[in-house]
Amino acid sequence: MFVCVAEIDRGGCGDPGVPAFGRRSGDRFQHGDVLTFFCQSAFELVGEKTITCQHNNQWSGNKPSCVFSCFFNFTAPSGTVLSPNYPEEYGNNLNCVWLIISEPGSRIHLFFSDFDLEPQFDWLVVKDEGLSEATTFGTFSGKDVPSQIASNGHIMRLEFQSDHSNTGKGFNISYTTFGQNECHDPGVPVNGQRYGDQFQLGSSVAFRCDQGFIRTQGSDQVTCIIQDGNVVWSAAVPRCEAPCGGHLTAPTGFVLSPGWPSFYKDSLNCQWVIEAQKDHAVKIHFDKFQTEVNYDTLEIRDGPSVSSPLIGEYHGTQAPHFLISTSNFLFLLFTTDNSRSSAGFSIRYESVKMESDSCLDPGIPVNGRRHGSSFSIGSHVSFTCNPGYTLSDQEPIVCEQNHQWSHALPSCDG
Ligand SMILES: [Ca+2]
Ligand SMILES: [Ca+2]
Repeated sequence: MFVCVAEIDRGGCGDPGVPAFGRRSGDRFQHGDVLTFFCQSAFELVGEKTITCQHNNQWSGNKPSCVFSCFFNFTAPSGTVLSPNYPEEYGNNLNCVWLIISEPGSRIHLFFSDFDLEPQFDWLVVKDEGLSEATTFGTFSGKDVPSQIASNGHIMRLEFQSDHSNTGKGFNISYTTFGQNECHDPGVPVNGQRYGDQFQLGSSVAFRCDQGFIRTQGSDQVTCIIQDGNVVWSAAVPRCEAPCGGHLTAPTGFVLSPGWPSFYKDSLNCQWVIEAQKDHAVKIHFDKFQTEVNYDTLEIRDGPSVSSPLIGEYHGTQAPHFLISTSNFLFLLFTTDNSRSSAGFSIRYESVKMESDSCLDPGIPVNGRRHGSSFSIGSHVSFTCNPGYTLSDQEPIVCEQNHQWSHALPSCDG
């Protein structure tokens, strides 16, 4: 939050902020200044709409909040339906009704991104109301996130009821509208890409997971078809996830902790083998590494299996910048215990050509210089730092018989 020091000196009230799901008019906070607050469509303002900076350096009221309305008719072509107070717990004794009204002849698609209601006693009913005969898609309760729903008619009714005790986080539902001879917007998979933006009957769109992720559900390509009289996608949109283990043979790629970019899971035992071409080595770069100290470890071995020579066992944030195998294989084993997770790792790998009589370019420290340009076996290379920086290790590095430098590249620390 930005607070102007000069204004405080002159006796202002300070910036009170802007409510979530709202906006503010007025950006001066001195005596006599007035701020007015507004909420986004479908949200109700709770508290003072207008506050004034008084002579005692206090606002005349607190910043209001914007709470999702219990009754609203949505007419925009896309939007979001939240349980009141989401993502905080909803209240007791609610009886909410929302209507989504699209153009006659169009349809509505619901996507549930979060769902948590007290099982049995609190529930959400979704109905198709744009037809001559209203139908109910389902009554949802508990913690299972409902799968997506597409209407046949142009009006959907959502009813939410909570009883007198016990609540939950509630729900977050997004909707889009689409035509009769069209499929709903399939969205873009998390950790993936979509190719194609035509959703009419007969159109196809393709999906691809980002590097390091694999498809665990759905299909690489879906087509908008007629099935049992309904216009639907031929298959589900893929889910792209970082796999637990694999045999990787691409010249470059990523090894990600399962769950990436979220925290990794408990009780993992994941094995990866990275295989380069013959006469090549595997080089890996630790772009990010953070695990639970002592309990969640990444073991790296110089070869194709769990019995190959150990290079290192890494946990916490202690990982080298990069590692190179002596053969064309590198073995990685990630094990986690049954509690406490962390950010995990993103490791980039590449296949690098090994010279028969030299080591790979060791690099140059940031804010430093390298002395010596021969990387052949037996060569020494030393480093110095720019003025104001200190070298972490004065010892020169030596290219050893196994094509590896005797130790890691030092750093220049400020
Ligand atoms: Ca309840
Ligand atoms: Ca753990």
